Amino acid sequence: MAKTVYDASSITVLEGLEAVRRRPGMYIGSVSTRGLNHLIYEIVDNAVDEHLAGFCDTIHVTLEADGSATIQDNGRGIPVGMHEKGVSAERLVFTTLHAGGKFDDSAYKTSGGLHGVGSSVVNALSTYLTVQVKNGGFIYEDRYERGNPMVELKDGLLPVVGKAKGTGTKINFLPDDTIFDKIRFKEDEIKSRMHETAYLNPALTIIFEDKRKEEAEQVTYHEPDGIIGFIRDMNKSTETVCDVIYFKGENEGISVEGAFQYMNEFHENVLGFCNNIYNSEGGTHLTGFKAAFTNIINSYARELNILKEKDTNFTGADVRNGMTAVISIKHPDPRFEGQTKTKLDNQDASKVVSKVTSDELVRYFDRNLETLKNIIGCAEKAAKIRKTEEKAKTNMLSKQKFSFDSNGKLANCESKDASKCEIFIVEGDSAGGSAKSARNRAFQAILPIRGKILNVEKASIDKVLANAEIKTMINAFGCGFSEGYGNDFDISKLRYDKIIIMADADVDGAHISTLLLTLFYRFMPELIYEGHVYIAMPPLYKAMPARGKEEYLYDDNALERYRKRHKGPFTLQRYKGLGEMDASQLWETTLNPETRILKLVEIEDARMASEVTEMLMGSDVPPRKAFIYEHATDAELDV
Ligand code: TTJ
Repeated sequence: MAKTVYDASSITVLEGLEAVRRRPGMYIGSVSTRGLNHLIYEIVDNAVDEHLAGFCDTIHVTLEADGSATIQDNGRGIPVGMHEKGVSAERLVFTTLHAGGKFDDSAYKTSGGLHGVGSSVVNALSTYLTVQVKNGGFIYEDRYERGNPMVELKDGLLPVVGKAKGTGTKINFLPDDTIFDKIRFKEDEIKSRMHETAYLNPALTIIFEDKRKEEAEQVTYHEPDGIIGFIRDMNKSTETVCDVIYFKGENEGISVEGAFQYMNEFHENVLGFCNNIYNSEGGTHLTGFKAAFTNIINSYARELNILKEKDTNFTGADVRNGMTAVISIKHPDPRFEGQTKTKLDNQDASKVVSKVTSDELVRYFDRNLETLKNIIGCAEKAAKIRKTEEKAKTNMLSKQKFSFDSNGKLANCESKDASKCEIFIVEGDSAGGSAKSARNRAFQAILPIRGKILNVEKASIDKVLANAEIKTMINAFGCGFSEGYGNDFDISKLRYDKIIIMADADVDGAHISTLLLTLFYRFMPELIYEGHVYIAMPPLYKAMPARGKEEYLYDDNALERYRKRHKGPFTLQRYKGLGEMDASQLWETTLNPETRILKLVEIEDARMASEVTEMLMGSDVPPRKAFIYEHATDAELDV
């Protein structure tokens, strides 16, 4: 067995990494799959920094068959020589919290929020981590276990394990299964993130490989058109109103790049990035862009006499009606705030983005009047709808506000203490009926929903609000809804701590869940950001052995495990739907907080969600079914 190697500086170092292991959430956000994937991003970001410094053009990201991950670049290599503290610099990178910056001569560190926490955090949270550095004809190697160095240094230098041409860094690590809930990386999310990184770094190639599958999958991400290509691809299956418009500029040491395009749709999708990292909560770069853009369009509309003297200005939401945009800035010292520390907070970013946007777009629109008129056309459409809706909204919602039990089929709970209350949105009247008799009426409310609710992604807001079931739901939650047209959403008024979607474990059930999530995502995103939305996981089977206790099985894996574990005969009941369970079964399996299983809904990022929605709501039905089904069985359990 290899022994842990200590040196003079390692005592405090190990204390630092021990703190990471004690409180992993503080460093990587969570120990769920999201936190797990962050380990890969953390390492990849270092290689991207080397690319930004001008020394690396290819990064390989491999999910190995044994469950570990390998990230390899062709940069200059982490310095392996002696550092002033008497150990190799590489050692410091992997054992000192926030060491990254010291060895990093790139102007823009990818640090901030959950990112840039340092390779040492990945090291601390890995069962093992191996580092190989190619340099000067040799390969140097170091190895750690749970953050502890396992290789003895000679005069502070790493051992040579081979010879090779070129330079580069290769990291291989296995996440620690005593820290993470699960240690299987989610390839879809990683691929999406790598693709995003490729769009933001047009000269970079990222080769993703998944060797865990029977047939290894390899995808190459290289996007020479940068964020222009990003916008084009996001809009590829929608009718567009104009070409992609691109602008860039620099001021006060902050560089700004933006691209946008209009679609024939009723919503906007504006994404912000700072130092190549997606900011899911937006922030000052987006505020700056939006403010400048609204101003520009209103001034042009007045100048062109499209807005007359008596007309009010277009709102921000009006001018962004149908817009897809990416704003990507490089900031020397980014700060973040917000629920998930992903909201850019630097005030200078707002100022600079606003100035670059104004300067560049005025220049552009002066020369492209036709495009400008098309864009103003989108704003006019939005303004018209907004005005009709403002009337409709006051009529509808004011009449129905707080008309609880009489409102649709809501069976409300007795308690008014929101922190204890739960509302189940149940697919189908019959399941709704069983749920009503099964629930604990003290704190559980039931709202049955019939069939498929409106596809909100395609419908405009008046149709969405006219839908009886959606109205009932909005009224029941009690916090209104937010849309570009004025933000009336107030989460402090939420009447239920948990909103639980309860649908059958089949394709239709998954479809209903997706539609509901899209609705929440578009009109009440705080519900998801603040962790109020859950999906109930009803069992698929009940195993009834000849002797011994009955057991509910929640998926096919559980059934397989049961078959292995359980000797002797048993009968198996398969539940095709919630409707097949009687009230006491429903209580035990799905409603009772002591025994049920809930999946907490998280928004991984706006782009993924909008991509999924796009795919789900698009016209190609067959791939859509396949997608929903795959993901219907792919839930993370959260008891
Ligand atoms: C630092 O300054 C001297 C030349 O090399 C610079 C450096 O750190 N380069 C570097 C680090 N290239 N690649 C990395 C790196 C790559 C991976 C995959 C992971 C980590 C932690 C660093």
